[in-house]
Amino acid sequence: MLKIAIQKSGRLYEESIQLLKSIGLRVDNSKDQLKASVKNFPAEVLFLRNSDIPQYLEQGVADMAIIGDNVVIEKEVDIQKLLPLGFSTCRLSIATAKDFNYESIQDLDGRRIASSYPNTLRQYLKKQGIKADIHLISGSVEIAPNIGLADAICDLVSSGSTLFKNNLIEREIILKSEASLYCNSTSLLEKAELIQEIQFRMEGVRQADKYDYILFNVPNSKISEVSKVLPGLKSPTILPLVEEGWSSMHSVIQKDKFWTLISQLKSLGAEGILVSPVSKIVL
Ligand code: PRT
Repeated sequence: MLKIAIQKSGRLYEESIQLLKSIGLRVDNSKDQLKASVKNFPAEVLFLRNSDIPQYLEQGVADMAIIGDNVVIEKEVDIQKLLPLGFSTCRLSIATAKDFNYESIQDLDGRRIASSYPNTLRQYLKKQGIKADIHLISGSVEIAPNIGLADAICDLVSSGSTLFKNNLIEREIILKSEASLYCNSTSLLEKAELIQEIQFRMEGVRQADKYDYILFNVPNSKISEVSKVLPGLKSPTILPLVEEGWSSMHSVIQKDKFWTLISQLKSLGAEGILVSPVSKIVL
């Protein structure tokens, strides 16, 4: 039985449970549950506090977990990252009040910095050769400079609107983070097959997020030119149309290249372009 930990409630919950469902796990979850069985896979899902998961994973209470890289680094635990998952992206940054005369990190030497990430901050300051007083706060870190509690803060930033609302400016990014799949090394040995299966399925879903499926009609005379701009995973599929001299081409395209590619295809004579999302890809 594989024990997979995810956040009980909070920013990571929705996407974590969605991901487990999209890799085919039928999680029997309902509100306020601490544990849920999986009907079609030898696993159970543990719903825990995000900040507690790294220790639980290290101690073997859970075998695998979906957690933010930031908490793993802060808790200084010995666990292994298997796969970045691309959601809950954020950065851990140092910010000061707008009117703080800041030119470089040296300006924080001897100053006080409020943070919920003392270990990560301490490591960063040490590398920079800065001695600062780290003031540990567990929440609402952003108000610290405004109430005279600290000269700067070190906190997570995603859109930047919290900093903006509190008249703060981001000065240094000390860490970039996203939700990732982790496991502990004992489980990786003892439950290798199950862990690899979960990782393999998640890779399939992650790959699919990057691609769209495309099909369109094209004159036969343009097939070789079109094939050059449309490589697909190997090469495009070509099927003849009933109408003489025309074919249907099918392929997958990278989402971030979509608009450039569509203009190229149109200029090469492609017609009736259909694009649809891909739910899984196994390369
Ligand atoms: O209680 P529990 O331990 O389960 O939860 P938690 O307090 O650790 O979790 P939660 O749900 O707030 O955050 C979970 C994880 O989401 C974090 O550990 C990060 O990996 C990730 N994440 C991504 C964020 C943010 N973005 C984020 N913006 N976590 C917190 N914030 C906060 C930040 O602290 C600040 O207060 O949002 C504010 C800034 O947001 P912007 O958009 O205004 O910049």
